[in-house]
Amino acid sequence: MTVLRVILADQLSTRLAVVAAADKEHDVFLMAEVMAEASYVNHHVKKIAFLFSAMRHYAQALRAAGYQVRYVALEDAGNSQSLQGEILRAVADLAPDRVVVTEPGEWRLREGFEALKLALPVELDILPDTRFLCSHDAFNAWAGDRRELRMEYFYREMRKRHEVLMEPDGKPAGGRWNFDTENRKPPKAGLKSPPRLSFKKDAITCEVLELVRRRFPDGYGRLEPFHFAVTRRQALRELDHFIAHVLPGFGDYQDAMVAGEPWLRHSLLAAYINAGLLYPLEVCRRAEAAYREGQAPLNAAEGFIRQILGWREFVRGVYWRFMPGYLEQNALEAHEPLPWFYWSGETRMACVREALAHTYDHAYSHHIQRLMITGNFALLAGLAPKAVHEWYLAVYADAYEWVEAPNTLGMALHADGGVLASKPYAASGAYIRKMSNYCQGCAYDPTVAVGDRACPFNALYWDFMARHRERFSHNARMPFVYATWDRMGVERQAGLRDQAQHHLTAMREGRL
Ligand code: FAD
Ligand code: DLZ
Ligand code: SF4
Repeated sequence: MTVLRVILADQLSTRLAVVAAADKEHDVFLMAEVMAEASYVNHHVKKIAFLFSAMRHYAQALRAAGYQVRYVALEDAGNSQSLQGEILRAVADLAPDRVVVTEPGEWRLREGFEALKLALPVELDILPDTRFLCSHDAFNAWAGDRRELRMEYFYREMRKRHEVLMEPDGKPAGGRWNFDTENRKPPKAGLKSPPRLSFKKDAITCEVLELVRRRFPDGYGRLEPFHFAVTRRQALRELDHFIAHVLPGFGDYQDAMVAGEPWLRHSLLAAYINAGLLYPLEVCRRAEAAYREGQAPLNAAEGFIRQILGWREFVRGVYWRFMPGYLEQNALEAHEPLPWFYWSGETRMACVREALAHTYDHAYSHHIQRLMITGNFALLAGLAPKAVHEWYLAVYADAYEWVEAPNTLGMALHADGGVLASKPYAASGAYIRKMSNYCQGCAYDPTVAVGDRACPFNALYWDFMARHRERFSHNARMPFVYATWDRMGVERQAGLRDQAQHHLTAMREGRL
């Protein structure tokens, strides 16, 4: 019996059943670089290069281990340029008895595979993606008929279920579930990232970079220097480096932002975990071990583990529970087109310019830049959720819809009406001034709300709150906002709302 075993670009894990159950003699793996996937959004060229290089290295490792691999490169003759087309072609050529694929991380592809079942002469099995620590069934059982889904409670369940940072008596390590009050420090003077690894390009990566340069000449982003890990071995070195040199400061400076410092204390591991080069549980266990061995404080280890065991699994659960409707949501009725500066990086707002420069150069910006700079601006300016979602899906090396969409539509834009987060992450210039040093190099002044030098985040913040008063004034977490607004008086309020319109006009005319 021959089985055709399909491996997608973000499924480069040997522990998946599609791989683990393979028969070296009879089965064939199928991996395909296809234009349909490389161009359905305007992917960053580094993201395409990372995935193609990682795929080619993975295929090489499978062959070296004695497996048969049908690897279709982007420019191979006959490439149909779609995953479904390549499965059909491989079935026609190899006549397998069965096709198996691990469930993809995007609804559109799962639908595509469901439709393909009807066109195939043999059975196609879609297997669960066991890299995740919470299955669809387990998430739905937890969610049940709860009116509100809150990550914190989900996370506690996950800690217990997977016995991470738990004491033998069933209590959380350190006696608390959450050490956030000890995190979120503003950056201290001179805060820098510890030195980071940079992986040498081998012949495979050089060939891929040449391919991407040739086939995506107008693609978004800077292709080189290219420093990504492209094998599991390299990704494990990145993990080792993070645990030893970066994790100890993770909690303290989780929310800090510093000009010219894209990495700070962040792990840079999302691209590797999401592509299958690292396993989420092994990453959590390493962080826990660092704490237990006294190499990292508990606030750092717990804060980091919460992102993976908590947020990462939670957003995936939300995505599959609410798709396909989730992408269409626009609870705040935001319709403003995405301003061009998201692509060009040309804006006078230093904070936005900085986040966009990191994005363009590295296919990366850290969570607070994504949430509180580019996301916050999109929220306050009323940018259309779908356009913002397509931008986030394109520009980061770690972006796939299952994780990007809930973060963008739910966490950043509140477009899901509060499914993912109970209150919008809206902030004025005061927050950015406190948590970064960006304002020092800005054409605007974060302490000014009206006038030529007024920081756009200020008036846009108040305009946003005033626009959505009916929705948010009942939110138990926001009463002080409207009390402050009411104290301002009618004249000040009108001045702020006019100023917000002035910023929006400048944005539309490319002058912001
Ligand atoms: P670290 O800051 O070191 O965090 C550690 C790990 O925790 C990450 O590697 C990641 O696996 C996980 N993690 C942290 N926060 C989240 C979160 N909110 N949701 C899911 N996992 C999380 N993450 C993606 O992996 N892909 C995306 O496409 C993506 N899009 C985002 C879009 C927006 C608007 C926002 C606000 C966040 C998005 N995130 C996304 C979440 C988070 O910003 C990134 O995971 C993180 O910045 C990746 O960098 P890192 O590996 O250095 O993370
Ligand atoms: C993102 C991406 C890109 C750029 N190219 C490919 C590809 O050529 N072949 C492939 O199998 N997958 C690719 N992907 C990932 C998919 O678009 C999709 O995001 C994930 O498989 C979802 O799990
Ligand atoms: Fe951003 Fe406003 Fe500070 Fe400029 S002044 S960097 S726009 S927060």
